[in-house]
Amino acid sequence: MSFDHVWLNAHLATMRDDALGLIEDGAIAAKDGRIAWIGPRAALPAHDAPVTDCGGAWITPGLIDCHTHLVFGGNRSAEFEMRLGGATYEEIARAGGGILSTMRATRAANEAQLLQAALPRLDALLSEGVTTVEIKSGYGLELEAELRQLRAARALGAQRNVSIVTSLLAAHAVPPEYKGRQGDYLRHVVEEILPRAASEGLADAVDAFCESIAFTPEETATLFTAAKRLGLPVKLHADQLTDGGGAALAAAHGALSADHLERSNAAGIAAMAKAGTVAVLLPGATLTLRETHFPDVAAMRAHGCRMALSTDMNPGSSPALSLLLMLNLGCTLFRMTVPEALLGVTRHAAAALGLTDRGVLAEGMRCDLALYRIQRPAELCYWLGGNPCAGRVVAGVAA
Ligand code: DI6
Ligand code: FE
Repeated sequence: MSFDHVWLNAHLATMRDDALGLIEDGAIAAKDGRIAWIGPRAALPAHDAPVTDCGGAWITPGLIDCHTHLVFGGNRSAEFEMRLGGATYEEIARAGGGILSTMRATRAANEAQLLQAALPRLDALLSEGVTTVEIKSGYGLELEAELRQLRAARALGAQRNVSIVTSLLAAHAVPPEYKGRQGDYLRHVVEEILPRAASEGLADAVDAFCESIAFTPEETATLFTAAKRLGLPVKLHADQLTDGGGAALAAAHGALSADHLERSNAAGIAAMAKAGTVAVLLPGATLTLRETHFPDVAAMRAHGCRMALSTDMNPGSSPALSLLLMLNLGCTLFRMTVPEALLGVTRHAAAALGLTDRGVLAEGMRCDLALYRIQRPAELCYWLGGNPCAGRVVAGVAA
């Protein structure tokens, strides 16, 4: 058969079923960037393609970090110290710090500076086997700065071998020039920022922060209706600090995902399962904010709601640069099983982004792979730190 490349002497975690679809001593063949053949090495058809001997490594689908705020100016280590001194995330936000302090640093940066600041963070994710990263805006909070963040996110995809998926999160906080006029800012987002981001092809989806310190469910619904009119899928930061009915709202709008969900109620989770809205769990934020409420993983499991795991990489509530560490926290903090955690950074993370061409190793899927020097897949969740990644393949090419 005609292949471009073959990988063998590897064990495969294909993610095609809930037990991870394991194939011991397997082989994968790529053609034109896709998986053309996958199975046990003994059944590999005759071919004359170049071969990589993986030396007994494990191969998974390239990991997918489906919720990040990777592009921003400055950082908030000083607020980290304030929280250690007793201040809460909400207090800092209400005092003009928090998201607004990153907004000031982001507005002050040009596109090249935003790109340069983000590159090392992206490289940290890629070094662990990530091949797709979602990146949100939400620190510009005005037309040009929001578009600049999204352009910097797109530019990252040209600088590195990775797929970048963008989300417009202009409804993240109310900027100071709209203080006391939240409705006017939301109207500005709906009537000006959203249409421009859509017409310039800068946003693959629309996100919002539905929260007591941010936007109301009614405002979120208005934004979602406008996004869908422009043909853009929606997702939501829901029920992180308070239960505002975000899970049910996301489900009612057919959102791709609802994210955080620390305080979601069982009816909301049931509605998400029914709507096919993926629950994106973000243990880095839970840990950083020393949250005592955890997402109700047992209810998600019981209702058959798909769960994804992500870094929520952002300078305030989750300065997390390791998706493998999130696998560990998903298991230790949230009590996910190893298969649930691993599906959460592959198959279900792809679903959270509406991507049907990745996240599973199967014929016809993109040949995005991560190779690991481990004895068992559970090691990806087990180690606290360290990096067993031995290589990445993006669209059939070693990256
Ligand atoms: N929830 C989060 O975890 C991030 N945004 C949001 O809506 C935090 C953003 C920040 O603190 O900078
Ligand atoms: Fe977030």
